[in-house]
Amino acid sequence: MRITLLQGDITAQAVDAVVNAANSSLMGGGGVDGAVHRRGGPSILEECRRLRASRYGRGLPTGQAVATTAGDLPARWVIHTVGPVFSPEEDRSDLLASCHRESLRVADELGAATVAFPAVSTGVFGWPLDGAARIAVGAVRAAATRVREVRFVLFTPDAYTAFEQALTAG
Ligand code: AR6
Repeated sequence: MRITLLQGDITAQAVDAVVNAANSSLMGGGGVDGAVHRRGGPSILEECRRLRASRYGRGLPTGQAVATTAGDLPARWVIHTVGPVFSPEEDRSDLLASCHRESLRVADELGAATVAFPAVSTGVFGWPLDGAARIAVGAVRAAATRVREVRFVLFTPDAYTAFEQALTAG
């Protein structure tokens, strides 16, 4: 598998699957989630509502992932995952790694060969970029998956640098 980095907007990526940094409600929010629903259109939210009504009445648990179609985005699917909120008292690294593993497992189920990830948990959820980048890159590298390209799409120069360092460190 190839890991690539790009500074830009994840909603502009023409890949098989785009990972959304969602929350348990699956009902949208700010950051990546806001951009995905804004640019993807209402069909994504409709599918999310159906998922809540059928499989996730209590919400999608942190560390898990579920797919919908991608509406008007230039991708085929959106894989919604819920990152952990950063805590200075509690180590939640396993949950952040799980987001990446589970998203790739769902990608395999879909038959997605190219998957774009944002820097999950590093915005509203407050995770420091360097740590999040190490966990994300480590989890993707360790994953047994048929995905051929994982593209980390970083919004800011700082996020890009953090992922570049994590990639060259290991
Ligand atoms: N493309 C790529 N990266 C982006 C984009 C974009 N269009 N927009 C923001 N980022 P966040 P989280 C970066 O907050 O921390 C939402 O309200 C951003 O700079 O989107 O997992 C959800 O509904 C940051 O580095 O996700 C949840 O409630 C990274 O993406 C909560 O936020 C992640 O920031 C999830 O918080």
